[in-house]
Amino acid sequence: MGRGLVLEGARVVVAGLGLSGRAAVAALAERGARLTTVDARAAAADAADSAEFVAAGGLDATDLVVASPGWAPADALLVGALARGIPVWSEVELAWRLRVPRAGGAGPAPWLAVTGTNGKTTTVGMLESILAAAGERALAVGNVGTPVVQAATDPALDVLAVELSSFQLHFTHTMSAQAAAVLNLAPDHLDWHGSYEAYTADKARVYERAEVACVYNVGDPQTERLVRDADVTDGALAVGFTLGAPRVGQLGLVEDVLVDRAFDLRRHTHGVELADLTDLTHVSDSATAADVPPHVVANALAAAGLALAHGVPPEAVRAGLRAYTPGSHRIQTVATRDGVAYVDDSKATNAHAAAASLAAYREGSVVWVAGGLAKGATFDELVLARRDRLHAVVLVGVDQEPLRVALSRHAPEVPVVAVDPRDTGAVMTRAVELARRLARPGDTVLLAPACASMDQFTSYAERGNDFAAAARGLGPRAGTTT
Ligand code: UMA
Repeated sequence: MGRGLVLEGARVVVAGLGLSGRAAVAALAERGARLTTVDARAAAADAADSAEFVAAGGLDATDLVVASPGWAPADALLVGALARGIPVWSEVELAWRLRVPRAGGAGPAPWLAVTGTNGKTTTVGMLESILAAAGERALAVGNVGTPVVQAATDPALDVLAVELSSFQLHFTHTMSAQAAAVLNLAPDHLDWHGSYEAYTADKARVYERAEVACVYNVGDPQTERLVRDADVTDGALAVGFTLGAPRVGQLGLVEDVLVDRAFDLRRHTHGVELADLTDLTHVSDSATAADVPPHVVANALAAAGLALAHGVPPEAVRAGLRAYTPGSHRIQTVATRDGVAYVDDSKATNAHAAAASLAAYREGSVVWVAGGLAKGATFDELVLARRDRLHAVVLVGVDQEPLRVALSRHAPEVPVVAVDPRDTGAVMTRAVELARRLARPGDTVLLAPACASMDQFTSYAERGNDFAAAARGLGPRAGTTT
C-alpha cells in the first residue's frame, strides 16, 4: 500500500511542528507534497496559525491532514477536515504508508507495537534489547521519542519496536503490526479523549490486523476483551502474560523463572525457560530477585512475547533483558543523604504508574512528592490503595486540589505540605527541602507525581532532572556527617 501512495503535488497540512510534525514534513517534502504547516503557537514556529488558517478557508484547498499526537480530535482544524471528507492521519499512519523495503531486498521491516497506560517505554526498550541480542537491527521508536516515520523509511532496520500512545493510535487506520500488545488499561488523558471508553477504543486499535500475535495481560481482563473484539489477520494467536504459572497459550512465572507456553510447539507438555528474576534486578535497582516489582516482570514478559512472535530464539530473551539499560526517570535512585534515598520516577505521569511505583516500598516509609497537571483525573483509588506506604506528602504543581482532597479523605493522618503553585522558579528545590525535613533515616523521598509535568516543566525529563539536581545538591545536615 505504501509503495502505491502518490504524494507528489498533494496538498498536505501538517498540524503541529513538534517532533512528529517536523519528521512528517521532512518525509512529505522529500516525496514532493505541497506543504502547509500550522501550529497553535504560530509565533514560536515556522508555521501558520491554525485558527487563522481554518478561518481563511485553507481547508478548501487541502487533500490530507497529518496530525501531531498532541492535537485533540475536537480541534477545529481536525473537525473541519473530517467534515469535508479530508483524510486525517497520525504521523504513525503516514509512517505505515511510507514504509520502504529493507536493504537486501526483503519487504518492509515488521512492526512490533506496544501500547497501554503504563510500562510502554520500558517494554519497547526491553524489546529492542532482546531483538538486538538476536542479531536484528532493531530500534525503539514512537512515543518513546524517535518519530516512527524516520524509522519506517530507513532501509537499514530489520524490525521496529513501536511505542504507541492513545493519541497516536486515534488517527491510525491501516497499520498491521506483526505482533501487538496492550499492557494494561487505567484512566488517563481523559481531557484529550473525552471519556474512558473513547480512550480504551483508541488503545484497541493497536490489535487491528495483527499478523502473528496479540499479546494481552491476563491480570487485566479488559486487555483480553480488546483482543477478542479485534479484527486480526487469520491465524494470529492470542497470547496472555501472567505473573502466575502460565497456561497453554501464555507466558508467565514459575517460581523465579519466566516461562513460555505460547510459542513452543511442545507447549502442551512443556514450558520453555526464557530468563529468571535475577536477570531483571538491575531494571528497578532491586537488591534481590524477590524485590523485582511486579510491573517490571509484566513488562519483560510482554516484551518476550512480542519478540518470540517475531521469531527470536528463546535464548535471546535472557541476553536481551540482561543487556537492557533502563531509561532515566523510571524509579532511579538519584541521591542518598542522611540515610534517605531520593528516587526519581518522574515518568509516573498518572495514578496507575504512581501506584506501581509506591508499591515497591515498605509500609510508612515514603515521603511522596506528587502533583502537576492532573489531566482531569481523580486520585481516590490511588490513595486508598497506597496510603499504607506514605509517611508524608509534598504536593507540587498547579492541580493540587484533587490530590489534597483524596489525601484528606483517605489518609487524613498523613502530613501534607505543599510548594506554592505560583512559585514556579525552583519548584523541585523547594519540594526536596520540604521532603528532607519530613524524611527519617531509612525513608525514601519518591518523586512519582501521578500527573503530567507541563504545568511547570517542559517535560517529565526536566522535572526529574530538577529533582535529581536538588537532591544531589543537598549538603549534609548541620551536625551530621555523611
Ligand atoms: N500543538 C498545537 N495545537 C495543539 C497541540 C499542540 O498547535 O492542540 C503544537 C505545539 O504548539 C507544538 C507541537 O504541536 O509546537 C507539539 O506537538 P505534540 O504535542 O504532538 O508533540 P511532539 O513534539 O510531536 O511529540 C509527540 C509526542 N507528544 C505527545 O504525544 C504530546 C511525544 O510523546 C513523542 O515522543 C513524539 O511525538 C515522537 O513520537 C511525549 C508525550 O508526552 C513523550 N506523550 C504522551 C505520554 O507519554 O503520556 C502521550
